[in-house]
Amino acid sequence: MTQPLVAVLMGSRSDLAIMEKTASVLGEFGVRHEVRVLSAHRSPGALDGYVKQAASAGVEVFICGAGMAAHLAGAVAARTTLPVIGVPLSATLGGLDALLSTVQMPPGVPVATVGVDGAKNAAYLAISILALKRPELAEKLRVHRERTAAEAGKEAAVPGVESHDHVPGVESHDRRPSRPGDPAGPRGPKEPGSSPRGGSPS
Ligand code: C2R
Repeated sequence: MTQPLVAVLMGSRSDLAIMEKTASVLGEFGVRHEVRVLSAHRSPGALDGYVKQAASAGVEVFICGAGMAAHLAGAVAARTTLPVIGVPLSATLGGLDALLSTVQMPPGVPVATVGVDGAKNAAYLAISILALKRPELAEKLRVHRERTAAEAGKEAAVPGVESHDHVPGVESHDRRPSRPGDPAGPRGPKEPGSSPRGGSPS
């Protein structure tokens, strides 16, 4: 049996709808992985045993998704020196609770944290780590980035809308909102001699 390189863990089966996106990106890149539901809170003994076994079986990166008081990634990081990527999930409070629980690790025990529900990015980051010593994966990532750039380029052109730098009827100058006392506000060109310091305009 081929050993997984990435362990994808989640605190509850209810996290699967988001975390399956991690597995799907890893699958697209042909990265061997295994998916487990394990909780630092609800099954600490099983988590402990799994992390030790996975690390000795060849896992190189852990990805841990959890919502609420999301201590899963931190608990894994406490048990291994392998890289741990945390995915805070938006189970409650829009994911802010999980984000802070995941990202705010004490110095010495980091969790590389992606955005709330950032399950895909967790996979891309894991692939970048694996690609450090696997040129074929680095090449796949490069091709993927090129495709993403090409797609973004296509989306930049909005069909039926002409491209103008200049918007008709709107004078072209700095359109930042002015703040009281801000000499660089959107007032158009300064009058000669109107420098706030009374000096001559350069
Ligand atoms: P249930 O839906 O099972 O009640 O879980 C899970 O990740 C899930 O988002 C609710 C939420 O609890 C989270 N959970 C954790 C941990 N274990 C479960 N944050 C942990 O160990 O960090």
